Amino acid sequence: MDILNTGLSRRRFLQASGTAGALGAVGLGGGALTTLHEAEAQAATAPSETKITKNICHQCPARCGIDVYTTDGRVHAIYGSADHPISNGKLCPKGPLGTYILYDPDRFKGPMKRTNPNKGRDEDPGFVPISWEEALDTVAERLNTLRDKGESHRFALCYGRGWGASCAGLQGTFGSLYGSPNVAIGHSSMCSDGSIISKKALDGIGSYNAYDYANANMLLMFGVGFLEAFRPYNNNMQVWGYMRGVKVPKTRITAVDIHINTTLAGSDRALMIKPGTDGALALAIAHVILTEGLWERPFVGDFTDGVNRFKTGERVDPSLFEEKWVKGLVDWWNTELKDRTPAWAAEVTSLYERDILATAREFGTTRPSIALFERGAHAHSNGVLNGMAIHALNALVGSFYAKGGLMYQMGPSYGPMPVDAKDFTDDYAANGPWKAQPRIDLKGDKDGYLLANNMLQELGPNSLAGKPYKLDTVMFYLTNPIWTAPNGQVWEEALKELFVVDTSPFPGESAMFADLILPDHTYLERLQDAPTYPFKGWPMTQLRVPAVKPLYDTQYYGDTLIEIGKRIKGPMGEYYKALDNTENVIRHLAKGFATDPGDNGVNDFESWKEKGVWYKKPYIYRFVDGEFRKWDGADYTIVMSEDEVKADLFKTDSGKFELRSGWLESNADWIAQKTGRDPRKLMFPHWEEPVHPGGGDLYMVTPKVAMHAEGRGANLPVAIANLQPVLGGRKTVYIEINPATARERGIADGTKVRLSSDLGSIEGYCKYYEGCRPDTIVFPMEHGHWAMGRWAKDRLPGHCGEITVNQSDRITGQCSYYTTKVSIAPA
Ligand SMILES: Nc1nc2c(c(=O)[nH]1)N[C@H]1C(S)=C(S)[C@@H](COP(=O)(O)OP(=O)(O)OC[C@H]3O[C@@H](n4cnc5c(=O)[nH]c(N)nc54)[C@H](O)[C@@H]3O)O[C@H]1N2
Ligand SMILES: Nc1nc2c(c(=O)[nH]1)N[C@H]1C(S)=C(S)[C@@H](COP(=O)(O)OP(=O)(O)OC[C@H]3O[C@@H](n4cnc5c(=O)[nH]c(N)nc54)[C@H](O)[C@@H]3O)O[C@H]1N2
Ligand code: SF4
Ligand SMILES: [Mo]
Repeated sequence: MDILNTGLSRRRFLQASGTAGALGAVGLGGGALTTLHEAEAQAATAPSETKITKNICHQCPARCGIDVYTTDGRVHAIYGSADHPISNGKLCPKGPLGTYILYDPDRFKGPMKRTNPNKGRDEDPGFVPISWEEALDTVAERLNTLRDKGESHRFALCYGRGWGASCAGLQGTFGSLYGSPNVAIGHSSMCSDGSIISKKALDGIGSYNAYDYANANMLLMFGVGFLEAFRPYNNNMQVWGYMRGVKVPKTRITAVDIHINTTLAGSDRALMIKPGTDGALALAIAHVILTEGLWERPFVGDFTDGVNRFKTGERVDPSLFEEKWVKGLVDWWNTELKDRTPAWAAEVTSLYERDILATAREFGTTRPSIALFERGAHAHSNGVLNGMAIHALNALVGSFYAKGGLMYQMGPSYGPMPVDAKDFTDDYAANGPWKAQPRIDLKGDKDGYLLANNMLQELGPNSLAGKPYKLDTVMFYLTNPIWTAPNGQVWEEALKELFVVDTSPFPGESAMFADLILPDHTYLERLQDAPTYPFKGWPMTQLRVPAVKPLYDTQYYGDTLIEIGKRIKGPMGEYYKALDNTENVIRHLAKGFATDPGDNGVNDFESWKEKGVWYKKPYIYRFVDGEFRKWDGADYTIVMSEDEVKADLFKTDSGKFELRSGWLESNADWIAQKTGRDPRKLMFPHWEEPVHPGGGDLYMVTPKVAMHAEGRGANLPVAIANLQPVLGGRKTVYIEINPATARERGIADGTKVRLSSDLGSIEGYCKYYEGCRPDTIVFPMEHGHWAMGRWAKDRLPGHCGEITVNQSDRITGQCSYYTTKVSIAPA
């Protein structure tokens, strides 16, 4: 396969050499030598000039602010911005590696089309360079034709890491003006919707939380890679140092996981739980908090006479309890909690009863305390129930919007878009036949996933099966489902039938199945906005400022979308002509800062570019003394009415934190039918055994590790080299296994093994590790690419996705990545 070099035509190389980024291009091949010598000669005579541009790291969702150092047109250093609230001058070990991404010799060099009609791992796509004009016209023509035939729903746009209003933010409008329910489908169900939607069931918000760690005195973490992955990773390490090294009293930490990772190793208490059973632990903690009278009365309320009637196994009369900001506490107790004792949970979770009791008492008596959970707890068939049980603990101890508690992230003060899309809606967009079509992933559909946000993992399988229909054209932005979806082999078959457009700058697995490549600029080359992921709650948004002119004939994805839009017939085309380009969009967003300048003085586009970040402290809501209050400019004094709390803080029907979820209850028939759950219980956090498909006898867990950059780091030799001593490297995958488990199966330390599930088998090398549960094996998902660049590819077999069953939580749609059972044997 020689696709890696085809993109670099002599014309393009000369174009690239003519840019300020010329020196970036010179490492690419023998033909560049003359230019290199010329450049060196120039560098020797001309005085060097170093400029620093502001940007945001691209390797994970922490969104650390970076200072990019460019000297004589070549980026040579990336440091954490000192004046950025997340990085504070620091980066995680992946942050400085952006130069390798910019100068990756295997990048796509410009738009290309496929010439080989056959698709497969061993098929050379035969990509040949084309002009942007031809590339964009090709997409627009397909889209116009589908629309003319009334089949616009057969166009899907899928995305992974969307950054802001100037990229993923443009997609929803594109879908509504064009007329497809499948524009756009995010990867959130393959990521962490289990977190977002379990929270929504109780508090009505539906987002990740922001946390006030620095003021918390205890953290209780369930399946959270706090020192490996949890967002924002770099800042977590900083705040960990503060919580554990500086703060008095030290913040106590209990971490629940299935192996000893860095987080557990650094905690006060490490609980190695049986996979999928975190909900049982949380229910038992709630049981103890209630029976021992440890709940936070100003938030939860109390028995009218102050006498605690929560006694194990005994029902309570709801009329005796006066609830404050929660709804359904006594119903929850009577239906579920009264029997969920630590002794019961010990059986289910395999933890010691005394540890469960000690954890519950510590959590229930320490204020402020926070219960956090992420993918470890919710990436299971019972994930929504686990997540709800854990999230509810925060209500019992009164941590919502409290100092040292958790809250929700505020958005930035962006100005409006240059024009209003509503003015450009034609009759087809408003009433066309597409309106009657379900989404291809059956999100929002009674036959599929009625309550989920996205179901990207179903798109490939559904299109292949023609249920609900077959797609015609699919476009990808920052997602590579052939490699990252569970059982991605099915996607390979699905994409064989479709016209595939990929915007990746890199030759990932899905790109190898593309018919058209419309490569994005890499992050150091593009102007892009990026509001923060939930951090400390106060609003913050950042800007990527190009450090160099694009090295190649690439185009920012947001502009690619706008350019396609301009070519769609009718008013939609006019809308995109009016938007013009992403810089225009970003300049309009920045106009919002004029009336609401950031704390660092950013009040327009130019100052945003210079500082890289706009933010505004403090967080405006605070729970104090039983009331929700707002910031008055100096203190939290403005008491919020119940209606205001309902509008802003608990967006449930009751305006309360609903331990009895009204949202789930209003969908009770559907839930009971699809999950078999007891209609009397399904609205409460409750215990349900997880379903473990795969057919093996060991749980397989594939966590994020510190050097892992989602599915985007494989062609970064430095990152993979850092994984090498313990986690594998090029052509090696180390699988953590408990020595007793290995010996039983005749597997010696360091030897080759075969892992199998119902879907097939892969190979790797076993590494004895006492810190891994005997019933579980662990290995990172970073390995096992068959594409993604010269260095990354040919690492099969060893990709866990190939033996991970595509099973999802019916409510949240969360893909159960940590739930497949596999068997292991010497290879
Ligand atoms: N370094 C790094 N950081 C990242 C990313 C990255 O690629 N690299 N990606 C980002 C993305 S996209 C996401 S979604 C977040 C994810 O952030 P997290 O959800 O925090 O990370 P994961 O590694 O998916 O899972 C966390 C932990 O769950 C454990 N676990 C598995 N099963 C169970 C279980 O049944 N119970 C319990 N208690 N634990 C279990 C795993 O061993 C792992 O340590 O990270 C983000 N941050
Ligand atoms: N087995 C297993 N699988 C998992 C997980 C797991 O724990 N275990 N974790 C899951 C999680 S949490 C997530 S979030 C998903 C992530 O999975 P995806 O949604 O697939 O996201 P990435 O892997 O980050 O996206 C990679 C794609 O983006 C392209 N790309 C890289 N840089 C750029 C750029 O600047 N512009 C554009 N346009 N494209 C770019 C890459 O070339 C590649 O094609 O994976 C999931 N998959
Ligand atoms: S934590 Fe994430 S965003 Fe920050 S430097 Fe590391 S990889 Fe980049
Ligand atoms: Mo994710």
